[in-house]
This record gives sequence, C-alpha cells and structure tokens, in this order.
Amino acid sequence: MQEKWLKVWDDLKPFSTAGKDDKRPRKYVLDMFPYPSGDLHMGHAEAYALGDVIARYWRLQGFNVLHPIGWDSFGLPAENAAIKRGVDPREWTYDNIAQQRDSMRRYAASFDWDRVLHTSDPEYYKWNQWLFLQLYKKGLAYRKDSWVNWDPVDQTVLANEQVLPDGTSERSGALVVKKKLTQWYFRITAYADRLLDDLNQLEGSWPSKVISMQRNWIGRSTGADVDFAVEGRDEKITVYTTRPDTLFGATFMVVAPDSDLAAELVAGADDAEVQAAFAKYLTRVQQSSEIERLTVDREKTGVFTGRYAINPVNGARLPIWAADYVLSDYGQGAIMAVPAHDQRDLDFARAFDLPVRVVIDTTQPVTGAIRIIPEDGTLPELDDMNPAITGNALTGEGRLINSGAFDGLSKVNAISKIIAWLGEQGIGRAAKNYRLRDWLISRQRYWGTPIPILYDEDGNEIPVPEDQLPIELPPTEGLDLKPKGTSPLGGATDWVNTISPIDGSPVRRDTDTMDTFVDSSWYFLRFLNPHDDTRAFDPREVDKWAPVDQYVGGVTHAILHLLYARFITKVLFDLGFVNFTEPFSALLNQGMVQMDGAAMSKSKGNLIRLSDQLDVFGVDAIRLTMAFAGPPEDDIDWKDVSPAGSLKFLGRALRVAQDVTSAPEVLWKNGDIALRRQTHRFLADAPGLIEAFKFNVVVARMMELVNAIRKTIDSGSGPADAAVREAAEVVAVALGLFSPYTAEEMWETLGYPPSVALQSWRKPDPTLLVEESVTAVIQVDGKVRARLEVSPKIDADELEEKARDLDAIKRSVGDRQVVNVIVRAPRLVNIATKP
Ligand code: ANZ
Repeated sequence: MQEKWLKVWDDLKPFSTAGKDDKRPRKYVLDMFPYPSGDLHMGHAEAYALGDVIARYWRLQGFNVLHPIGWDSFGLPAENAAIKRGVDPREWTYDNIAQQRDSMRRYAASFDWDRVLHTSDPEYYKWNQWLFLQLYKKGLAYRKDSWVNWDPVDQTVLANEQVLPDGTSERSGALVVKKKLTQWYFRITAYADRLLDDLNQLEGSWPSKVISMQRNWIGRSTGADVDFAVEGRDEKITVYTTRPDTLFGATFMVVAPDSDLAAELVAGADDAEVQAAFAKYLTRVQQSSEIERLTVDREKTGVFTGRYAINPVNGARLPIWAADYVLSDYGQGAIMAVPAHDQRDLDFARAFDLPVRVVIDTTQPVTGAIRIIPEDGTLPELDDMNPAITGNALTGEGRLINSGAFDGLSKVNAISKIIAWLGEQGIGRAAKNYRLRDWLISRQRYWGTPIPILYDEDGNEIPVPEDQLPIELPPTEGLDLKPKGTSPLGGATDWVNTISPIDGSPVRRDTDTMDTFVDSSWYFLRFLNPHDDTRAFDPREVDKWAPVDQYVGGVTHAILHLLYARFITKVLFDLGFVNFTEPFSALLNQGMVQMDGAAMSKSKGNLIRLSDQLDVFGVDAIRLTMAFAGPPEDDIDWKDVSPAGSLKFLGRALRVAQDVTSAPEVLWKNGDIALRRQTHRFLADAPGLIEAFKFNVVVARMMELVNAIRKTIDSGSGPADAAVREAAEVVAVALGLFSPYTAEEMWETLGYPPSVALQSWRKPDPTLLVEESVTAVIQVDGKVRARLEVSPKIDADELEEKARDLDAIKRSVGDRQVVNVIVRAPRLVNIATKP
C-alpha cells in the first residue's frame, strides 16, 4: 500500500506550491529543519507528524500552504565522524541526508520536495557569506580578542549555552576552560532592546515559557555606573550597580580577577606577596566555568589586590579585592560590595572578615509614615536581623538609614535621587546592562561556511567582493581535520594564500568557519527561492510568503536559534531587505519522546528505534499515536501510548468504508439523524481544536465517530444509510491529517479518485448543529412562573440552577424562604416557599 500511494503523491504533487497564478490565500508552515545525524529518530517522527497536521489542515481549509524541508548540514558531528572513519565529511553528510530524505518521504510528510536545500551546498552558503558581508558593512560583524569557552577535547570554541551547569561541554563532556582568542562576533547586543521589546508582539502566539526564556537570556537590568577614586591611581574605577540606594553601605570593592583592571591594580600594588597570591588565584579561576562562578551558594574565594578605593558619599576607605564571583565581561567588571544587602557580598565579607553596614531598614514599610529613628540610632528589631550575625542579607524593601541626607527615602525614590546627586557631582550616571553578549561566530573547524575576509601582510581586513562569492571550502585531501586549536583550513596552503582583489598583492584568507547557527538564522527565507544564484532571496516571494505563519520545533531551540533568527530578521529589516521584524508569527514547541520518564539514549539502553516501530505498526499508526498522545507541548512517554491501539483503530476506520461500498444499494432516505448530528458536530468543532493544537481531542472525536458509524451499520439502519456514507467520508478527510495512507485507502474505497489531501474541509449544516431541546416548566408554589428551553439530557442540578437563576423566578420568590425544591429533569421544577 505504501509504494502505491507514494507513486500517486509523486505524480500528483499535492503539496507543491509551484503554481504561479494560485489565487488561494497563503500560509507558511515551517518545521525546524533536521541535522543529518543518521536516520530519522522518534523525536523527528513526533515533530514532523505534528507539523504535518497543521500544514495539511490549512490545505483542507483552502490555503496555498508552503511547507518546505531542508537540511542543516554543516557542523561538528559530520566532521568528527569523518575523522573517525577517515572519510570526507561530505560523504557522511550527504549519505545521511539521502537516508533521511527517503524516510521522510515514506513518513508521508507533506513537504514541497521541489524546495529542498542543504546548508552545506555552496549555493546555500554563498549567501551566508553575503549575509556576513552585509553585517560587516554595517559594523555588525567585528573581530576582537576575548576569553572564550574552550572545549579541550573537540578543540573548539563553545557558545555559553553549550557549557552545561557543571562546567562541562555539551559536545564532548570535557571540562570547559577559558582561552583568549581573536574571534569574529556579530553585534547582537546592539539589538538587545528591540529583541526584548518585540517579544511583546509574540505574547499569545509563542509559548510563554519561550518568551520568558528569551527575556531572561537577554537579561536587561537598569541601575547606575558610579566612579570611585583609587588611592595612588589617577583613573577612577567605575562600577555598575542596580542598587545605587545602597551606596552608603559599600564596605569594599571587588574586581574580576581575569580583567585587565585587576592585573593593573595588582601590578601597581608593589607587593610581591600580593602579586604571587593573585597569579596563583588567576590560574585557578581560568579553569572554572561562568555558571560555576555565578552560583550563589558556592564557597567564596578571592585575594586582596593591595589597593584601596574611596566611597564618594562618605569618604570611607574600601579595600579592593579580586574574586571570581565578579565577571569581567558584565557591567564594568567591577562592583561596589554591599554585604548588608547582597547575599554574595555578605558571604564574601563573612569569609574574609570584612565590615557589614546596614543602610536599608527593612522593618519599615515603604509607604505610610516614616518611623522616627531614636536619638541613639538603635533599632532593636533590626539588631536581631544583623546580617553579619545571621548570615542573611537584607534584600527586601525598606527605607534608607545611615545614609546622610537620603535617610527615610524608599528604595525607588532613593535610586532616582542618588543617581541625580551622582550626576551633579559628575561621578555617576544612570546605566543599563544586558546579560546578552555579542554572538561569537568563529569556529576553528573545517565543515562550515568560510568567513569571507582576507588579510594583507599587515593583518588589515579586506572583505571579499560579493561577486567573488562563494568562497568554496577546499577539498579535504591532504588536510588534517583533527582538532588542534587552529582551523584545519590553515593547512590548505593553496587555498589560504591568494591575491588581493584590490591590488593583486599577496593576502591570506581567514581560516575559521561560521557557527552553524548563522546558517539557520535565515534559512526560512531561502526556501522561497532555494536555487536562485543571483540573490539570497527574492523580495517578491518574501512579500508573498514571509514571515512564517506557524513554526514548529523542539523547545531545545527556545533560546539561541530563535534569538539569532530574530536578530538577523531585524538586521535585514534595517537594511531594507524585508518588511517585517519578527520571523515567526506563531510557534509550537512539541515535547520529547521519552521512555519511562527519562530521555532515551543508547547508553541508558532505553532507545526506541523508529525503524523498528515503523516495521511493526506502520507509518500511519505511529503518526496517529504521536498526535493522540496528549497536548503536543507535553513529553510523550512511549510506555504510556499504544501504537497497537492506533493500528486497530485504523483497521476499524477502513472497514467502515468497505462496509459502505459493499452494501447492496444506497437507500436515499433521510439517514440516521443522530449520526448526522455527530458528524456535523465534528465538522464544526475540529477546526477550532486543531487551531488550538488539541490534536489528541480531534483524534478522540474521530474515534467516537467511527464507533458511532459502526453502531449504525451493525444495529441501526445499516451500511446503506446515507448518513453512514457521509460520516465515513468525513472520517477519511479528517484522517488524512494524521494517517495519510489509510485515509487515501478509505477515500479510494468510497469510490473517489485521489488524493484525499486535495479535498476541502466540509461546512457543517447549521440545522444539524442545533441541539434538540425540550421545554421545562418552572413553578413557584404550584404556579407556573416561567418556561425554559433545555437540552433533553440536562441533569437535575443544572436544571434547578438554571431555573433559580431566572429573573422571573427570583422576583416571584422574593425574600421568602425556599423550603423545598422538586426537580423532574428535563420537564419540571417546583419551588416551595414559606413567608
Ligand atoms: C551593589 C549592590 C547592592 C548590588 C545590593 C546588588 C544588591 P543584575 O541584576 O544581574 O544586572 N554586579 C555588577 N557587575 C557585576 C559583575 N561583573 N559580576 C558580578 N556581579 C556584578 O545585577 C547587577 C548587580 O550585580 C549589581 O548591583 C552588582 O551588585 C552586581 F544590595 O551593586 B550590585
């Protein structure tokens, strides 16, 4: 049956969007494209089953649906596999693509096969290079020296989110270290405010969890930069604080040990012991990850730099420490420590015996009258809460104390007053900071997009002219792909050494390749004209199709991929290439397929192989199981679902169609009205349910409908009833969303030419949607006071509630006491009262 229908679909191309004069309204439904890591697995099976329901649904609703597929085919696994087996990464990649493509076709995903793209094809990555040059021209692509996360096993740079909370690499499991390298960055921080503010537009159409993950990742914080004079140094140290209201409580300062500032302060301390201790500490710090460093309950470590700063508000002398809980690349890389009101500062102060000074009275309400502080300055309630003794910082709201002219102010007022005062003194200003860092795109690996930059003999950057793109990867012959800290492309001497497009002088190519997240940041636009070699995308096609109406994919991409695609879209908008600022109007995240509540993996031995499942149950049953398992966002535990049950249902559905056509003759009588009502109720409800992604409910309703058909066939008016045929046709069309092979079989059995996918969703007959009703009589003390139209199935409680809710009844009962209510659902309610 599979081969037969695959051939039909290949011939009919029901999912192609090629038609130029297609007048139908359009929808762009996009599934996140796969990485070609071996054959399809259960995760793919879930994602592509669910995305396909949506694409097929909009087609039935009369839309011209663009539902493309391609492969995110650059990246490390191909390169590592190639090293292991001594083959070209191309071979591994394109073999896997061929296999996945074949499996995807058999899985009956309704893709437009004419638009397939692979990011590792020069015809694709040429446009990555073009994109890079557009960012470069705008100053949004730049090189800098910086500390990067370094995976010592894979010998490559890692993005922050590829470093797991325990400080190991998501890729290799090795302990990640910090290393200083010159790298290319995309200036995503220039878009931080817009990336944050535009999330408001997505509220309601993106999962709220993803929106809040994006917000946290960008992490906007507001506060002030404050300058502190340093003894024996001309320049001041600037710190960033979100709590300028606690300025009087600063008792020491901390600088990031891996900052230039720390090195300079220590060098100037002129104390060999201090310098030795610092050097030792710095080495230790460079071996820990950022996440480790920020953990609140981690033991505090640090060294004194031998230097002092002066608190500008009260002249207090503040020792300057270097400690790893302060990061070099956030804010100013230096902080004023306020141990009384910041837990990390308090832990540090207690560990190193530094003073604690309370400046916020958290026992005082922030609204209402201010309590008068006694002459002797004692605050008994506060004394019990002394952070130096309890170990708990006072982080709550309150009013300022021990803060000179600012005493008595609440936090909000104090922040604005102190910022204003700092401004008048010329030693501080309001400031904003983001957790978001610029996007590091350089990778020291072979299997990626070469960066289109040349260097002259003095190391000056020369962008490759656009008409010389693509810079194709050199062949792997003679190259050592093994990781060694510099890109393998460096070994391709003939490729690296070339001539300047400006004056023909000798130049060298950049040997790094781009992060593959660059490839996926704009691929949704390339699907619109995947083989156009004159431009990245055609503005007319963009106008027609983009942005994506519905994006479907795993929550694993909730942060980076989506953030990068949003960023690049905004850049393209600013450059005038697109006229929208958000790439994905709606997002559906499917859950994961698990086993026994745990993620499946080879090492746990709980791996369910998709191919085995398909061999036993077939494509249709597996797809139906995925849709029926529960809300799409929830994880599916394979132990809790029943592909065997799905298979049985498919058999039942098909037999219904067979019974209809094997019936001797169609009796064109009115039909089983109850079955017709159920069919039309289904037609009316299913669209709303699908648009709310309640696929499991639709499947359940379809199963009920098949049961009802079976009942009419076996013990009702029989298979020749027109209501039976009508219901069977509706089931066939609906089943096409989930189980395309069985649906086609049913459709053919019912006597129609293919394909069921080309049908339209039928309009329900409104007269069949009105529920039958009966008139209930409502009496008060035996007199009829009202009548009510109710469902014949209404129960006593509901009927009584409805009756007592009627104005006429309320009026008639008045303020008399109800002593007894007799209900005979659905026809009568009698309320007895007593004055
Ligand atoms: C004094 C203070 C008092 C602070 C207080 C907090 C509470 P967010 O919200 O994340 O922006 N900080 C500043 N730069 C830092 C760095 N490079 N590494 C580690 N910590 C840094 O947090 C800003 C607060 O984190 C700043 O406000 C600073 O501590 C600290 F009761 O300054 B605060």
